[in-house]
Formats: sequence, structure tokens, C-alpha cells
Amino acid sequence: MTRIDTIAALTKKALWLSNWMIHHANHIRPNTDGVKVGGHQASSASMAAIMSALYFGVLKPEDRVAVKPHASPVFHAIQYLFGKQTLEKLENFRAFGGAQSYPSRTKDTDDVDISTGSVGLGVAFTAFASLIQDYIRAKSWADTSHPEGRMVALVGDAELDEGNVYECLLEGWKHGLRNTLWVIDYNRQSLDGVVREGLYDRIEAIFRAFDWTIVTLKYGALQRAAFEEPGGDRLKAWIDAAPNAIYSALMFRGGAAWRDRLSDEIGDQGDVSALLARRSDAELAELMGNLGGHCTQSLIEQFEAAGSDRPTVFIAYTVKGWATPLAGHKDNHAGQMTSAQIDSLRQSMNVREGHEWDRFEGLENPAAAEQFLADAPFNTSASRRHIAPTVATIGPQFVGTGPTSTQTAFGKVLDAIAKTDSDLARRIITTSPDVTVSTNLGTWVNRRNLYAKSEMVDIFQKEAIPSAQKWRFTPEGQHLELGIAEMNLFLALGAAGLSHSLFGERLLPIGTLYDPFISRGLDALNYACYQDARFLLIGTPSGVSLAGEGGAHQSIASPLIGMSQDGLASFEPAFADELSVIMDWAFDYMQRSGDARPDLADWPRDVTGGSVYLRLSTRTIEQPPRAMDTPLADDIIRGAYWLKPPTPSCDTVIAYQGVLANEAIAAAAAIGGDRRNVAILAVTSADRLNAGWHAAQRARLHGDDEASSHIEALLADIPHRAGLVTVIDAHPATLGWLGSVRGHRTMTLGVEHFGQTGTVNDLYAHFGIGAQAIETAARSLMRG
Ligand SMILES: Cc1ncc(C[n+]2csc(CCOP(=O)(O)OP(=O)(O)O)c2C)c(N)n1
Ligand SMILES: [Mg+2]
Repeated sequence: MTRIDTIAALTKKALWLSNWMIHHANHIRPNTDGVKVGGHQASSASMAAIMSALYFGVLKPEDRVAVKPHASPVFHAIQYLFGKQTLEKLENFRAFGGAQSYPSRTKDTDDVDISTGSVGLGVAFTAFASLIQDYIRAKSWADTSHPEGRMVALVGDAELDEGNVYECLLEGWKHGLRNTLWVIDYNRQSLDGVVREGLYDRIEAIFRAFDWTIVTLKYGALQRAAFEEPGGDRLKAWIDAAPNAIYSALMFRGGAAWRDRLSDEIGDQGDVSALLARRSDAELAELMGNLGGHCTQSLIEQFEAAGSDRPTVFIAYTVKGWATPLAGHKDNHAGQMTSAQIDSLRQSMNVREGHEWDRFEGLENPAAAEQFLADAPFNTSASRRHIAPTVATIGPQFVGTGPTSTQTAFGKVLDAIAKTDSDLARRIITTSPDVTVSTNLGTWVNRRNLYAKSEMVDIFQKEAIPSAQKWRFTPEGQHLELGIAEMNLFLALGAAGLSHSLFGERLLPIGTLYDPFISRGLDALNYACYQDARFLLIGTPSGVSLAGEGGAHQSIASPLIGMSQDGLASFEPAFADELSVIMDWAFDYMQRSGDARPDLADWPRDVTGGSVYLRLSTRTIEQPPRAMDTPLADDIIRGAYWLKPPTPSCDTVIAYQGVLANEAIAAAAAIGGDRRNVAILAVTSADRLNAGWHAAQRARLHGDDEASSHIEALLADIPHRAGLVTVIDAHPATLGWLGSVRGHRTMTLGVEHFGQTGTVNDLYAHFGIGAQAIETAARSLMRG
């Protein structure tokens, strides 16, 4: 058997196993709750040949692949054929602990490079992964002894409807994207139906506009041979002119329908009729289904010819549901074969009943196939995931005690780090969607420069035009300048934040953006966290405290996003010294990789590490005169400390998070005078405080009676009759739960409506979060 024949035979195995996996999950495995299991047989069939050609023939271990989410079953089947996926996982496809519905880096065990699920994100991720690979390899500290990988995306054609794909094309073009291969499964069907005519031309024009190499795989080898026969040119012309819906419908109806239609439209009683007559119905159906994306020979030839200097897109014509009874039907997205249909597919694959899962069942020469798989370039025994050493932190960088804002302090901390000759400073990569200067990254960039593949001087500097910014681009530069698209920021942070695992080099990515615009990139942020990428996110400025900017620039929900986003520890420091401590901790936390204990009672994040989000402000406030010590630093990281501790007679607690610290202090002074019966709780992280509380509750439910959380300990001595006022420049629910910890009566102050322009005092008064409002709320609780 030739290499092509072997891969074509393995394609059939991948097709069969993926379809059987879905059938088994839906129709054979007992269903205990009546909820549909699902899985995409037609979408999988569409990609079986493309993925088999890549994995069995073309890919190398250093390549990284994002698989179209709903082709997950084919991916798992291919890994199973390689011997890297267990039967148990396949039998439990979409079940608890089984192979995942959509390929998952964190949940699957069979070597997923790039998670997918939310369409379009995996596609764009490959572009940023490629940029990050280039970034690393441009650095003098990088180990470039291992080969460069290609970043590959296997793309559903409807994924191109997602705007983030175009945002990344533009960004990729700016940065000289290369070494990126996208294979579009051009089956002209999405979830709901068949796409508009003429889509191909639009797609081609778009990729051409961004300087991509375009390879169209329209006709398979069988079709190309038929075109050479007498009358073949007429057949080709018919195929070229056929509307998508007609082609799909005929694919569904099969050989006899093809013969009727073609005979009607181009049958000439001469050459074309003879061409058709030479083929049985089955052969005719095979010929018409032999589009480029299903032809192993064409796929291998074209993939192997691809260069790496430019990005390449393969537009591979396919049929959704190829080689199955679902082929071409417009409703086939969630459609599944009946038991009778899967049975006839089984027979056509020479798979015996009871041997459905056997890896090499039905193959002509199983031993040769097994050897072929063992020898496949992609199939190495070494792990394809890297482990990079951690980078030592350098301790908190304190930046003075005068009045300041957390955003200004952030810039100074980074500047202090930039001045050091440390690994930490070298491994930091900063990035920002066109808000580098306005989020105080400017001084860092002046010292550490912007990244570009080749040197570019700052023309303004050269022309001696005064500017605070030195905008010099160099391969050693450490700031990745992005356009405004926030999705790209999070995709870049995702790729940079996985570089230790993808490329074996540790990066410490820091991304800054205006806090409200987190929402603009939220799905990509979620996606980065789902992949367990590690980065530090700075949202600044935030809240109504940036006053004059008005409603659309004032974030309200972001602390709740920070709390609810899995994989992201969020903080909102009020003071510069807190920020210094948190940043130092964050650089360590981002690099942790302990194993989560499988104990429900545990809050494993402190062991496993994660990403960190800091919500900062541009409002300058007075700083407390104090020295940082270890107990205080520990409490800052745990999420709260007493700025003014309670006395036994405490009747009011004011708990604030972030920039309203001085309002809390003023209100406490106004209420308590010198009697010190008002305590002030400084919350640095509602997120970690809340997570610790939940973890302690779960632990106690599981029998650990000693378990206690930081917030429970802090509130333990507050008399029950005391009132609790919470205040934040954000949604009040962020801190509202504090009253439930020990059952204190609580008033929750915050911002629930879109902001206004005005002075800080105007807005604090308008939203009821200033000192006066806090005092009023506290007094109302005293009366109660
Ligand atoms: C962001 C997002 N929106 C919606 C979906 C639901 N969805 C999954 S696949 C799909 C259609 C995909 O069509 P296409 O990319 O052409 O793949 P095909 O099924 O044709 O292979 C949709 C709408 C999703 N997974 N992600
Ligand atoms: Mg499609």
C-alpha cells in the first residue's frame, strides 16, 4: 500500500470511530436523565480527510493545532488510533470524565494543543501563538535549539462569520505574521443551513487583502482525472456553476440522482453521457463527492508544498456529512444517523458487529497500519508539552508614600522592575490595545522598547522633536503594540500566557486596557482562562471615579466579572503599597503549577496558580503612613485587613474596596469621633475573600470542622448587633455578601446605573457612595 492509500484507509477509520463514538454516546450508553447528549457526525465527517492527512502525514511534534470545536470526535479518534487516547474515554465521550465535546487543553488527556468551543477564537489564537513564537525566538535568552512549529487552525467556514477572525488578520498583517496555516473546511454549510452563493470570492479577496498565500483545494484527484476524459470539461463547467444548495442536495440524494441531474443538464448522448455511463451510481456519487478537501492525495501534496514565510490559507471544498447518509442535507448539523444507517456504515467499513471499537478492524493490513502510525512524524513518545523553569520574583517594589493613584503607582512599579537586571524584567512582555500611554506603560516602554522583527528608529526622536515617549522598535523589545481590538489583547495574553507550555519559554505577560472594555473582549478572556493561560491583567481607569469621561467609559460590572471568572484572581487595591505587594505575589502566582487536590472541600487555586486581574484607578488619594510588614502583606493577598480594627463595643463596620478608602475613613471619623466604635475593613480582593469563604463552607460540609476562612476570622469578634456598610465604586453586589458571613445587618452602597460626567464629588453624591452617604447608611443601621 502506498503512503496515500494508507492514510486514506486511516481516514475511513477516523470517520468510522468518530461517528461511532457519537452514536454510542447517544444511542447505546444508558441515558439516565433524558437530556440529549449530542455530538456532530456531519461536521466530523466533513473534516475526517483533512485531519487524517495532517495528523497521519504532515504534522510534526512541534506544530500546534486548533481543531474546529465540533470536529472533536475526529481528533479523539485520531489520538486513539495513535494509541494516545483510551477506549474508556471514547466510550465516555461527553460523559463525566470522558473525552470532551470540544477539544480541551485542560480537560482532555490526549494532547490537545489549543482548546476550542467558542467558534473563531481557536482560529485567531493560532495567529497570536505564531507571533509569540517569533517574539521568543527573537530574544537573546531564548533556547532556539528545538525546531520552530507551525501554528495550524482547522476552521469551519461559518467560523469566518466571527469578527474576531478579521481583527486578528489585521493585527497579524501589522506584525508580519508567518508560519501559520489555516485550513477552511469549506462545506458551505453552517448550523442553520447552506451559505450564500459567492462566498468563496469574498473569502479569497479578504485573505488576499492581508497578503496571505491562498491555496484552493476544489477538485480531488478522481475529479481531475475525469476532467481529462472526453467530455470532462463539460463536467467541470457544471461543477463550477452548480449552486451550493443544489450540490448539497444531490450529495444527499446519491448516485442515481446525480445521474439524472447531470444527464438532464449536460448529457449530450456523446462524450459526457459516455463519461457518466462508465461509472456505476456508487462510483458517480464518489466522483462528485471527491472534492479537494476529501482527497488525501491533493491534501498531502498541498500541505507539504506550503512555505512558512507567509501565512497560508487552504480553502478546502468539502461536503458536510461526507461519506455518510447525512451528506449534504441542510439540517445535518445536529443530525445523527439512525441505528440502521450506522449499521450499514459499519458494514461498508468492514467492521464486524462487536468489533466497533477495534483500532484496526476492517483494514486490509492492520499490522502495516499500526507500523505506519508508529512511524508517523507526529507520533512521538516525548510529551509535546513543555515545562519551563519558573522565574524568580524580586520582591515588592515600593514607590513612595505621597498622594498617588493606583494607576500611577502601577507605572512606577513597572519602571522600577524595568531598571533591574533581572530575569523577571527580561521575561515580562507587556501589551495593550492602543492604550499603552494612557494606562501608564509609557516609562516601561521607554526602557524596554517595542517589539518588532526588525529595528525601526523613532522618527520623532531622530528629528529631535520633543516627546516623553521613545517609540523604538527592536527584536529585543518587550512591548507588543496592538490595535484597539480588545479581543486581540486577550488572545495575545492567552498565547503569551501559555508560552511556557507551548514553546518551552516562560513569559510573564502583562496586558493593560480601560476597565470597562474588558467586556469587549470578555469571551476571549474567558477562553484564555479556560486554557489556563497565565497573565496579569490591568483594568484602568475604572468606575465613576474617572468622572469626566462619562457613562460609556465607567465600569460597573468588572469586579463581578473578576469574581466570577474562573482562573482569574482579582484585586482592587486602594493604596500603592498594596499594589506593590499584590504585583510581587502575582508574578509568583502566575507561575504556580501544583496539582489540584481532587477534594471538593479544597480551594485549589492557591496551589495550581492562575491569572490575576487588578482593577485600578486614576484618582489620586492620600496614602496611609505605614510600613509594610508580613502580616499586613499576607492579609492584603488573602483579600482584606482592618484599616481601623474593631473594639469590643464596635457598632459599625465600614467595608470598602478600592478607591473609596478615604471616603470610608472620613465617614468613620464623622460617625465615631474618637470613640473608636467604628471599624474599617479594607477589602483588597472580594474575589479571594469570597472564594475562601465558600471553600471553608464546603470543607465543613465535608466534615472538616476546623475549616475557617479569612473573612470569617476577621468578622468573628464583631458584635451581632453591629451594622455593616459596604461601599465600592462598582456594583454593590461585589461586597453585599459580607453580611451573610456572620449574619450582620448590612447596607450595600455602589453603582448600579450608567455613569454621568461630572466632578468626583458630583458623582459620588449622585450615586450615594461618598462619605456622607456612608455615614447616613451607617446611622440608619444604628437606629435599626
Ligand atoms: C461563539 C459561538 N457561537 C455559536 C456556536 C454554536 N455553533 C457551533 S458550530 C456552529 C456552526 C458552525 O458551522 P461551520 O463553522 O461551518 O462548521 P460545520 O459544522 O459546517 O463543519 C455554531 C453556530 C458556538 N460554538 N460558538
Ligand atoms: Mg460549514
